[in-house]
Amino acid sequence: ASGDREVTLLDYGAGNVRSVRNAIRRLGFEVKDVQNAQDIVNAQRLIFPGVGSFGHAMDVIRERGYVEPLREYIEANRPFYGVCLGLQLLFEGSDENGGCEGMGLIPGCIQKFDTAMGLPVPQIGWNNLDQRRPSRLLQDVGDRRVYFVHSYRAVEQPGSEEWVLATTNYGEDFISVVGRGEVYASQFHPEKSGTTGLGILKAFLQPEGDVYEASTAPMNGHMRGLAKRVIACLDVRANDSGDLVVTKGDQYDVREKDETAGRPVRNLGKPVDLATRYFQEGADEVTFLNITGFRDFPLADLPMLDVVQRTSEGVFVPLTIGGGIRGFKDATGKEYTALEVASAYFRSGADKVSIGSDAVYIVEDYLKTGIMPEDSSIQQISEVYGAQAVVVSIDPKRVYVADPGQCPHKCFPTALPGLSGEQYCWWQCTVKGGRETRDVGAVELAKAVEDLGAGEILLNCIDRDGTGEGFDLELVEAVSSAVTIPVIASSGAGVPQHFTEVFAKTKAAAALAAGIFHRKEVEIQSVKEDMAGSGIPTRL
Ligand code: 1PR
Repeated sequence: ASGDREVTLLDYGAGNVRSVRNAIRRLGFEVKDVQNAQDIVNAQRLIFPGVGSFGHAMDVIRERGYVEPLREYIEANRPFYGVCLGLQLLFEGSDENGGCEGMGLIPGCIQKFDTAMGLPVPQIGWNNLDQRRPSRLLQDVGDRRVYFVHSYRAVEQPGSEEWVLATTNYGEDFISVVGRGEVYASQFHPEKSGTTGLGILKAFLQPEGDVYEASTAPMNGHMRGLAKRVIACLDVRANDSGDLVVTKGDQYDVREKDETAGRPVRNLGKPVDLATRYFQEGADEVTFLNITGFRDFPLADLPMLDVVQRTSEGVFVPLTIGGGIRGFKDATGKEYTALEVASAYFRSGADKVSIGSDAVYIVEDYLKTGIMPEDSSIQQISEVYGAQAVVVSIDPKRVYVADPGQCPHKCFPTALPGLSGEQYCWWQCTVKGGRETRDVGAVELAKAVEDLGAGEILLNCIDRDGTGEGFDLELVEAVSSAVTIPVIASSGAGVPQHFTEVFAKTKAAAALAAGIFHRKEVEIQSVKEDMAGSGIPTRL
């Protein structure tokens, strides 16, 4: 009967659960959405992917009358899997949103990670599970890492031990998996944890089945803890005949050098195919940048939404989409908020959106007036989807300074002096894909967007882009030590050692490359092996 393959999904519309749907389908099951409380009562197995903030989630499930049926379902020990916030809601309450009550099934209260520990918050990335007791769910996981993204966490306390299946260390031990009988929940996202995550979901959905292919993934060995991430980036735009292609520039110039051929847009492949290849080759995340998004209206850009949708069907690691995330007025004069634009991408399967030009305009205004904006694109999206869903992408250029006393921007000493022997520099932000410089420094921008609610910085560097000379370590160190949110180093990777170097010498949490992967000059696996061989925690 088809009912045997049915999974009931509690999606209350607060964020991206498309990846959970895709993962369930990939495992050969069908999704049935909860429309009313009776659907919870009737479920054979229920998955609850909590998204958004604790308070909002509790309000919605309370208004819809789901709290009691859920509590009864769980207390009757029927098959349940809560993801992320879906774990947190089982506890007594949370400090998030000024304090709110949870379902009260597990003793303890959810609190924010302490930034005083010096680790980036949110925790974003791949970390280990320290299993407290054997369980069917985690039987095949061992040392393999899974993907977390969260600012709040539960810690063990008297009474929680009967629930705790695994903890994870991020400056301290927090509860990463709970389980009792047929009821499970995990702080990490199995649907974003590659084949290891699919294996965990399969163990839940099909208790009698064979272990998933995860069993062939290598173990991570002795280097435990949050891994430094390796990200593959695909710059996407329409070529001259209007097809979306992956392109790649040198210092942001994406056209072929040959004048006689009319300098066509470089074509390095098809977006969905390439993204899928990078997932299979072990990329920890995949990023798409719609590099002409700043001038087109993204909601009219259906091919891009379609690319995201098709990619998310086969790529089970986090997916970021950037380009054109801002408020728009279309040809008919109808206005769209940045939140509406971002929501279209989240609904299509993006896990994060990345804001470029608009962040520069927002911060320029903020620094000039000293007045904190109230409804900027960063704030709108962060409030609804959470800080972890908002990346700010910076496209800076290095500016040399002879006398820092004469420069209105914060200057940094440099070991790479300028052409006239200048010993100082700052990094100037640009907009519109590097076409226009603005009067804001990259370090100031990063700090300001952190205040506004961005959860991560994607730090490009126009001087290094496509050069293969390595990351601008001075830039990466200046920005990553100025903020507490994670920083992704980007631009200039030429060999695996460049990744190892940026992790050894700066506080970067992740490093991204494009050209070397597209041209198959370097394999993701070689990058990971070099990092691991140098003692950097790596997801192999
Ligand atoms: O301004 O919000 O519409 O966002 C536009 C986005 O598109 C920004 O994130 C901006 O970085 C990006 N973008 C715009 N123009 C270009 C271009 O190349 N002409 N690409 C561009 C950015 C930089 C990286 C690249 C790394 C690594 N490309 O994405 O992948 O530099 O490259 P490498 O490993 O080959 O050195 P908005």
